Order: sequence, then C-alpha cells, then structure tokens
Amino acid sequence: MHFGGEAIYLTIQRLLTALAHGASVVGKSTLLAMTEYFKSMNEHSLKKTLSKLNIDGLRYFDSIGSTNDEALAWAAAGAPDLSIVIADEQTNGRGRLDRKWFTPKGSGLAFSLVLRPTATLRPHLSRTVGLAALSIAESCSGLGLSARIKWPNDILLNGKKAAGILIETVWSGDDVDSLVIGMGINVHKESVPPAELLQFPATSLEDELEKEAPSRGEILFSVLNAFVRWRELMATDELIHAWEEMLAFRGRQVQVQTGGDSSIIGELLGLESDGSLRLRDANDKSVIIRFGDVSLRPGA
Ligand code: BT5
Repeated sequence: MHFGGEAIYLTIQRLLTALAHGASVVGKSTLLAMTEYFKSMNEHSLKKTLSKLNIDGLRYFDSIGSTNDEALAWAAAGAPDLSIVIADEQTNGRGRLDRKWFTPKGSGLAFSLVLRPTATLRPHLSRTVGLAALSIAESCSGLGLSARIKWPNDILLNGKKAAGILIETVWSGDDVDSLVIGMGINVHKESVPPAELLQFPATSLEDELEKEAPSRGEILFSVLNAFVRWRELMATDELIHAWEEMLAFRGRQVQVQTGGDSSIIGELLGLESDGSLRLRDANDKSVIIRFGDVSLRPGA
C-alpha cells in the first residue's frame, strides 16, 4: 500500500471516527494501515528528520535504478556537501564489482550521501569506508545488537550481512571532486533477499531484534548522526581504533580474495592507518591488503 497525504488523512479519520463512536477495539484493517504508515518513508518526514542534522539537500524517490547513480550525477552538477539521495525501492541497486544490491519496496534503507572533502580530510579519504561502516555498526549497537564490520564494506549481525557500502568518486582531472557513499541497510524482514541470490547469508535489523524495528527514518537519523560525529574525527587515530575494534574475525585465520583467482591467507591482525587490512601470513610476515573480500577460512 502506498501512503500519500490523502491516505494518511483517511486512516486517521477512520481511527477518530471509531474512537468517537466508543470503539475500544480498533479494526484490524485500520491498525494494519497505521502500521504500514509508520513503516513507510515519505519526503516530508525525511526532510524533517534531516533538518535536525542541518542537512537540506534531499532527493527522494519512491523507486529508482540506483541512488548512487543519481547522487553521482548530482555531485558532478555541484550538489552541496552531505546532500542525500534516498529511495523506497531500487530496481538496479549496485554492489562492488558490478554485483547487485537488492532493495525491495517498503522494507530496506537505500541512500547515497555526497561528501565534499575539506583540505583536512583529503589525505584521509581512504578511511571513508570505515567512517561509513562505523556509523552503521554504531547505530546497530545503539539498538542493542552486536555488529561487526567485515572488511572493507559489510556490516554483519550474528555473522550475517545486514548492510553494505559502495563508495564511488567524482573526479575533477586528477583530483577528487567529491565522493558518493552509498549505504544499503536491511531494516524490515522483507528486505532480505532469497538465499539463492546470495553468496553470503543475509539478515535484517528486524530479524535480529526479534521485534518491530524502528522506522527507516529513525535508523537513517541515527546513522547520519554517527556519520557527522565521526567525520569530525576522520583524521585522528580514534577513528582507526574504533573501526578496528568493530572488525569481524580479528585473530582468526581468513582468506582474502584480492581479484581474479588471487587470494591471501593469514591471521587477521588489524588495520593500517590508511584503513588497509593487516594479516600475518604462514611465514610470520606482515601482509598489507588494500582491496579484497574477506572470508573466514573453513575450520578456522
Ligand atoms: C555491497 O557490495 O555490499 C555494497 C552495497 C551498497 C548498496 C547501496 S544501496 C544505496 C546505494 N545505491 C546503490 O546502487 N548501491 C548503494 P558487495 O560487497 O559487492 O556485495 C554485493 C553482494 O551482496 C551481492 O553479490 C549479493 O550476494 C549480496 N546482497 C545483495 N543485496 C543484499 C541485501 N539486501 N542484503 C544482503 N546481501 C545482499
């Protein structure tokens, strides 16, 4: 069910009429409709949420191919820092390396943030994925969930993927003009894709909370709030330490797929100051990895 202003008005009218006629029990359809409303996102309530963070650049879509594509075009056309593109549904959501990201209607959070780096942040842009991952992980912790960051860009709850991050760059010659940070978060149960479409098990906040999850607007506020706060610390060791603390598989034997058929095996030690991953290989040598996909070694 799609809720526009008229539908909200009618639902509230139905509720008020029922109560005025002495109803102590409200009809199931009215309650369902109200639940739908509180789960739904709309431009007006998102604008209100974002204004609390002094963010006023917002483009909202009921349905879009990919919020990252829209944000990249907007950034190239001069979108201000922290402009945000958000959609209720993505029909062509992207992961890294042309992989797909599923955002079915009405259930997940899919948004892209434009970041315009200041001179202080420019030397630390390789930490951006950590900044985003930490912001999502912290918001999950705020709900009482134990979140882990599977380097570089996955957020795990209970060992299953609940969110992913895709960062893309708008160049101005050889310089970074801006970054687009796409975040996909599975909020309600219906956002979790069928297992046969995935390489790695997935979950949602609602599945892990085992009760109604907060609305997507509330989750968005919490993630952006953490993002704005951590961005102030992006050039400090504090960010690296907090990010490292949240890493999945620390001290365990992992395999990192580094492209094509190449992979590196070793004990996951932690992070370098640029956000690269540090392993100890079988020869006791430190190995630094800048790109890749981490998985636990079977039996590790
Ligand atoms: C990611 O890539 O995890 C990055 C996902 C970024 C999505 C956001 S949504 C807003 C913005 N707009 C976009 O178009 N993208 C960004 P990667 O690590 O490559 O993981 C992709 C893999 O995750 C896929 O191959 C699937 O196996 C799996 N996957 C797809 N949808 C999922 C979902 N909803 N939940 C869990 N896993 C999913």
